[in-house]
Amino acid sequence: MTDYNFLKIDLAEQVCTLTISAPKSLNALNSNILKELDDFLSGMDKNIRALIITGDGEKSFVAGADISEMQPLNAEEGERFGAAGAKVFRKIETLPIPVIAAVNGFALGGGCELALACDIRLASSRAKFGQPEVGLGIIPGFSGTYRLAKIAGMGVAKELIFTGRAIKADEALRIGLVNAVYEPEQLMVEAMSLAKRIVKNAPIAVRYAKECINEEYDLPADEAIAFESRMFGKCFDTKDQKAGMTAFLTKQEAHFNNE
Ligand code: CO8
Repeated sequence: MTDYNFLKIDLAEQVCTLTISAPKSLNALNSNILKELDDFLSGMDKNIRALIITGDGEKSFVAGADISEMQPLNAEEGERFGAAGAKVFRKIETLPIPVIAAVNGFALGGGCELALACDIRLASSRAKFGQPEVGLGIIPGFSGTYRLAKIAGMGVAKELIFTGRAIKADEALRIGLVNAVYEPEQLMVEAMSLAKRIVKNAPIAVRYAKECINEEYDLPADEAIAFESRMFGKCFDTKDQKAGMTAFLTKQEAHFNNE
């Protein structure tokens, strides 16, 4: 497995845990980390069925994009930096496997945007979310204006982005930003348990389901429904569909081979 300077990778039972590790800056994302993330996502082992993303240490998930790297940028360089992060986050969003953010602490700015690009967000009771960019003279630049509105609704997104107010895990749960909140020591246990539950299912079906939910969201109703019908039909081209339904009918446990 490739060695990274800022990423720790653990693989267990087809679940990969990716820990972003730059403790001196509370795991803030600089261009080296973004490059490593891009490389990792592009070359991911095909046997991995679910990915958990978390931050190193007890204090922070990701405390944003690296402010010291951004401070001297001009407009063109700023756009390039924002686009580089947005491209990596879009890769996460469209990865053919589910991605769970295990938010263990600060998820601010680019850190909140990273969590938003994941499919499911679990938080520790210590987590704090926010988009403080306007206090720094910028706006969210890793697709936060797009995804926060999509996930939490436009009114909530506008309030949080215009004020830069950070919210605690209980409020994040209330506004639908996270699926669940756990005590800090339980967070990774619960993230792993959720991932294992997912990987027991037919991998192609899970992949198609993710693709449907992502693609259909922005489509008109008739196109969305037609898209789902096509993907539903494609499931019947897989051996796993026969395996799953035969197992049910013969009262056995299903085993899927990703075929
Ligand atoms: N960038 C660089 N360094 C950081 C960052 C960051 N985002 N966050 C923390 N650090 C560093 C601190 O500078 C400090 O370094 P040092 O020890 O050398 O002084 C170290 O991490 C520890 O931080 P603190 O001493 O500040 O720790 P506290 O516990 O007092 O505070 C906070 C923790 C509240 C998280 C605080 O560090 C903070 O407010 N950090 C900045 C959070 C922030 O504003 N994030 C948003 C950044 S902007 C962004 O993410 C935009 C994304 C889109 C980019 C588009 C590009 C164009």
